[in-house]
This record gives sequence, C-alpha cells and structure tokens, in this order.
Amino acid sequence: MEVRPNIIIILADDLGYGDLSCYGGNLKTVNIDQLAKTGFLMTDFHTNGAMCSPTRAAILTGMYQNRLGPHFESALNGRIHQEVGLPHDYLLMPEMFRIKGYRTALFGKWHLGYQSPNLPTDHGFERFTGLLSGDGDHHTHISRWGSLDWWNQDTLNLDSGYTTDLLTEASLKFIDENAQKPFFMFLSHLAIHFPWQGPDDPPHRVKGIDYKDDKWGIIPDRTNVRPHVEKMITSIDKSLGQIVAKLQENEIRENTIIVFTSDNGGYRTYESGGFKNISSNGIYRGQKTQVYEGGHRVPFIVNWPDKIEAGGVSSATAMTMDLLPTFSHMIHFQQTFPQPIDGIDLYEHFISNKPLPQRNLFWKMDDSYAIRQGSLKITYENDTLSLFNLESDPGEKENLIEEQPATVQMFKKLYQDWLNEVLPR
Ligand SMILES: [Ca+2]
Repeated sequence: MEVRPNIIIILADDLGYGDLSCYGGNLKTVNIDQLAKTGFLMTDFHTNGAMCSPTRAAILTGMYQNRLGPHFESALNGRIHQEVGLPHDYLLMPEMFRIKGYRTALFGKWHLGYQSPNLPTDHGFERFTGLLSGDGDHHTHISRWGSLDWWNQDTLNLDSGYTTDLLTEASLKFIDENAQKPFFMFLSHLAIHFPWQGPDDPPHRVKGIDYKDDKWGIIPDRTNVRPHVEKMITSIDKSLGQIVAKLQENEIRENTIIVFTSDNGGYRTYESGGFKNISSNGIYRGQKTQVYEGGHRVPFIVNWPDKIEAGGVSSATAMTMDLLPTFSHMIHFQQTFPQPIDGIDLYEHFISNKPLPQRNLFWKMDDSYAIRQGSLKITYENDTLSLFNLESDPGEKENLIEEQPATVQMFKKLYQDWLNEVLPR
C-alpha cells in the first residue's frame, strides 16, 4: 500500500539566517536544533521574496510569484488590496493534498487575501485559525488598521491568548483529531514579526486606532529590540517541542515530515523608528525588503525519521517554490498542475544527497532585483547594480561590476529573458 506521510510546514515570520543556534546564533533554540540534528539542514536556502506575501504565494503555487502580477512582489496591503487574491484556476498546495485524501489546515498568518473568495478556506484549507493581514498585536490581535484580525474559518472570532500559544494549541488539537488520517498542516507563525512582543510583554494595540506609524509594540529601549525578539523565537522553539511530543504521543512521528523555515530574512534595524539590534542575518548583508542575502537567505530544515537520514547538511542552493514539487513527489501526486511550476523537486536531494541541477534563480521586488548563477550573484538595490562572488565574498562587500563587464551583460540578458517569460502580459 502506498504510504502517505503527514506533512507539517512550520513557517516563522521574518526569522533571520543567524537567529537560531543551529545556524550559529547565540540564543539556544533546543527543539529546532534537535530537529536539525535528527534531520537535514540547508545552508543556501532562499525565500522567493524578501517580504511576506511573495514567499507565501510561491509556497502555495510552486512558481515565481511575479507571474501573479505586481501586487505579489511585496506585501499585500489591507487598505488597498482588498480585492486581490490567488487565482482559482490554479492547483494550490492544500488543494493537491485534498485530492490525495489529506486533511488540511492553516494555523496562523495568511497575508494572501482579505475577503472571500480569497480566504484560506476558499483555497483548499479545511481548517483555518489565525490572521489574514501581515501583522497583528500578539495579545489583542488588533491589526495595523485598528480592527480585530483573528479568524476561525471565515468568521472573525476573538481567541484570547498569545499568538504563538493559540496557534500551537490549534495545531496540537488538529494532530490529535487527525492522527489516523494523513494530514497537511501549515503552521504559519506570526512570530517574530512586529509588534515585537514576547509572551510576557504588554499588549499594545486597541480597536479603532491606526497603528501605521506606531506598529512595533511597546519597546522601552529602541536601540535594543533583541530581548523581545528572543522571547518570540523561544516561543516558536517551545511550540515545536510541543508538536514533536504530540506526534510521538500519537505514534506518528516517524512518518511525519516537518519542514521548518522562514518567509524572508530578518530586520537588523528599522531606521524610521530608530529600532536597532532586532534579528540576526549572520554574516549576510542587508535585511528584510532587500535583495541582498540578508533579505532572502533563511534557515531551512527538513526532518522525516522514516526516510531522511539524521545529521545531513547541504550547501546546495534551493528556494521556497521548490516545496510544492517536492511534496508532490513525497505524496505520489500524479496530476499535472495547471500553473507553470518553476520550483524543482528536492526529494532525492533530501533522501540521498543527489546533486541538484544547475539553474538560475531570480528575485524581483518592484525595482529591485537579483539573479544567482552558481556562486555569482548580481543585485540591483537602492539604484546600485552590483556583482558579487558569494564563494569568496559571502558578505557581498566587493562589487565586481567594473572587473567583469561580460558577466554583467550576461546577467542583464538573463534578467530580460526571465521578465519576458514570467511577467503577465
Ligand atoms: Ca515576513
């Protein structure tokens, strides 16, 4: 009989490359470290976007989000993108799982549409608890626009408690209820996105106030946001420990695949508010919103006791959009997708370290862009075109643009060809 593994994606929000101890961070993240130690860790994994919505769109569609139009290049805005959503004629990740008889759930942040028919329950998630917008107070669940943003299915419904705890509680219950069936659970944490509030930090937002210019929470020392963020990271780590224990309790740990990653790089600083020492992107340059490595190189761990050998570390280059074709292989999904799939299948790489094919990877966010080919990377950020060799210069410090004009021309052509292919006409 065909074995159908359970699949859990745990997506942290804005977690940087250097925020976990298994990636060299100072804060001890014991459960995530254990997941890496007993699973497979990638050191050159990238998000499709340097902000929330683009990467989330790529997870669900398996393609460059740029194909969906300019709204999906940065964050969907609750004020001006009320009508925007994912296409209904595509086959999205949860819909694929449904076809294979899986129970499906999203717990946490959606950020891919604000009203029907663009809600999680309109796109293949049988269960949804969480928030629709990009951020909410972790205690009061009030959005940036001063309205309640906490949903059960398609209904506003205030659950009282800290975001990570509520999402974990929903996850544990879902696992208990579906332990005997195959399930796909997308645990899409809001942590460590602002407002930067640990479980014991005070609530900030109340109804009816616009927090557009005051969206970060109550931070007594703006030059050192890190202590608040560390409590948020710890809440995610603790949540993972509870989920693993719940899988063990139900005797389904061996056949459950857990993927842990982030939707974009971390903020080191947030200049307009004077905030400093927030996330760590390790040795990598830049931060969230930028196409430098710090904006999109993130932690990635996959763990599947039944099939993936413990302790693997890979320096192969991969991207979030690869998850859909990879999961499709893992659950033996045979149908063809109606949308073009840009991601590649990482299955054999996870199982037997089979090398991945050479390919070029592209990022485009409004006017910024980057292209990666092997160790070479070109970036256009803040009106500056740069060429870097990541092998000798992982911190993107030395711009080689004057020295390698032919390479620059090659990249420019690649970019034009890619735009012609992916931008909607
Ligand atoms: Ca994010």
